[in-house]
Amino acid sequence: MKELHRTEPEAPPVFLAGIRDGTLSKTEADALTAELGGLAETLGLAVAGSETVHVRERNPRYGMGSGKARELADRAVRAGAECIVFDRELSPSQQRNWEDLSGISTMDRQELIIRIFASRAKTREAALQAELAERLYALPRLSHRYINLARQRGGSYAARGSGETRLETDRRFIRQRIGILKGELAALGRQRQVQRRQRERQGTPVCALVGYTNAGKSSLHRVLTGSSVAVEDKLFATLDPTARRISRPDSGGGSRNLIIVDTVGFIRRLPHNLVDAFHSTLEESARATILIHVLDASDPAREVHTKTVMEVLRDLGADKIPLITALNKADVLNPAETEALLEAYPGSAVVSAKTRRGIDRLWNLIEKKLKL
Ligand SMILES: Nc1nc2c(ncn2[C@@H]2O[C@H](COP(=O)(O)OP(=O)(O)OP(=O)(O)O)[C@@H](O)[C@H]2O)c(=O)[nH]1
Ligand SMILES: [Mg+2]
Repeated sequence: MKELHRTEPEAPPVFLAGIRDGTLSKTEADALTAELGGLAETLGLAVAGSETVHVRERNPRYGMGSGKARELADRAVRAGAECIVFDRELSPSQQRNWEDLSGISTMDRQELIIRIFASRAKTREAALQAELAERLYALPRLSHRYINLARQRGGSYAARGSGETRLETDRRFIRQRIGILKGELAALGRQRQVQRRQRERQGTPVCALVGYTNAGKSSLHRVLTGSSVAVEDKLFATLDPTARRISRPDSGGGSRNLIIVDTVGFIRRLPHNLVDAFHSTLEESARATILIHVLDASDPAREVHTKTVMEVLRDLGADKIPLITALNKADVLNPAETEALLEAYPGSAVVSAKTRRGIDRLWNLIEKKLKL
């Protein structure tokens, strides 16, 4: 069988299954299905077709009614897809049910995001964190892999018990590896803590740029610090927080030191395995003096993005930190849209990292917040 999960030269065709439940409008649901397509493409998969399914009934077998499930599976197969990618989490048994129903493989949103993190990790810490998330995800799904193997080999694999033994050995190996990864990450986390304490002792305020993936955090970081961190039109371009110390003239004619941190982007339904694994990286924002929430104001799903960002900040215990909203990508908005946004986000800064519009106002807001 073709190994679907690595980025290959010929992209395996996949079918996207977006999910719309009662909480989303059609525009939002479509934007989120498009986001799923962006994630799939980031991983090097080719999108053969997509559908946003309106789910009213939550049948535990498939996570939707069985009639709808049958229809979706048929459509995916007709589109020539080798895999259905779901915009939600599937339990290990749901994954198996879908594979039985469709005869092709499945991937859920969690696995997709975890694999992107793994493929994009550049530093040792990011690589360890991504591997930890992968292992935590794989552990409860191991038996599923073996059942598939047993089927391909005519059932003899599991029936003789050899699969069983192999499964146990692999489980033990993964548990041990998880232990090692956690140990190494804890050591790196302590180093990070030492660096942070040093910064805190020096009393330099820290301003962290947080927000949804692809909102323009790294672009704004470059504009604010004059640095050259990578900016890409890709989801999760940044996996390591980059801190830059800068000096700004202050109103009294002196200067003020400030550390500006670019952080890893958030995404709706960030897999909890990833949140656990990337804890020390994500924690950087929880330690900041002030936060700048960078929002892609031109995205039709911006409300969902804002909601996600606020939820993640709350989970990280960062919701009490003074926050400035930067409505970014203002260069692609018309004046009426800008007006409406300013009403929805009072006190925010309308900016463009591209044209540098609104950057002075953003600096003023930062200064004001730091004086509080
Ligand atoms: N039109 C326009 N595009 C922008 C602006 N700011 C950023 N972009 C584009 O948006 C894309 C994402 O920018 P990044 O700065 O990498 O976004 P990020 O928030 O750091 O993304 P992650 O690191 O993936 O979370 C890039 O293609 C940028 O060129 C802006 O003000 N206007
Ligand atoms: Mg970035």
